[in-house]
Amino acid sequence: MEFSDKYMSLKREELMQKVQMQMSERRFIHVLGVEESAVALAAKYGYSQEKASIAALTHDYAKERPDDEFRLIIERDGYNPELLEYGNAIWHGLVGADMVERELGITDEDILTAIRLHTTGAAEMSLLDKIIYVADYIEPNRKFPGVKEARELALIDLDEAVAYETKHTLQHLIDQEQKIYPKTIETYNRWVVNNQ
Ligand code: DGI
Ligand code: FE
Ligand code: FE
Repeated sequence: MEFSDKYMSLKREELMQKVQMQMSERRFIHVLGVEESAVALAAKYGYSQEKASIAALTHDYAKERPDDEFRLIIERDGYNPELLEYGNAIWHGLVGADMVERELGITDEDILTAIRLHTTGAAEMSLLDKIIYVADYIEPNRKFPGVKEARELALIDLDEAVAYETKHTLQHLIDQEQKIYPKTIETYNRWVVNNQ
């Protein structure tokens, strides 16, 4: 897909190169898988494939940045200090979106919000937020028990796919006795419990 200049000044090839430079080959392959799934979901559910593509390509842009860089930005830019109690899993999307904006010049708030929410989801999610959240989970390189069901649900009902992913992610985090970020619980309460 060729990119217009509506959402950024970079050409698609330039964006891909900048993203690739930030991460391992394995993670870049994941990113390309998320893009493929996100564009397919955008086509299916009637959303801009270009915006879905840009959000997918940049969603894990900051995933391999050192913790200290995140801590510095969290302290400098007025984030809630409780955020420091979490780690890269929560920071790379929420704070990573700032790096995407600053370093790649992407200022579209729909895209930046989808990046911010891609790990935890939220009680309120736009169509693009859901597309990126679900595409990240079902992309072709993902291999875990339940991924087939998630892929099938995503083709039938995107909200059901959000619910499925949220429930299984939370179950996994609890099994591992990981700290749950409050937004993850809000997502669960809205999309799993209250999904009608
Ligand atoms: O970046 P990816 O690996 O492609 O996927 P992701 O951004 O969806 O998830 C990154 C990790 O974050 C994944 O192992 C699950 C974890 N995670 C999601 N919600 C929470 C969480 N980790 C903690 N500690 N707390 C959460 O609420
Ligand atoms: Fe991620
Ligand atoms: Fe990802």
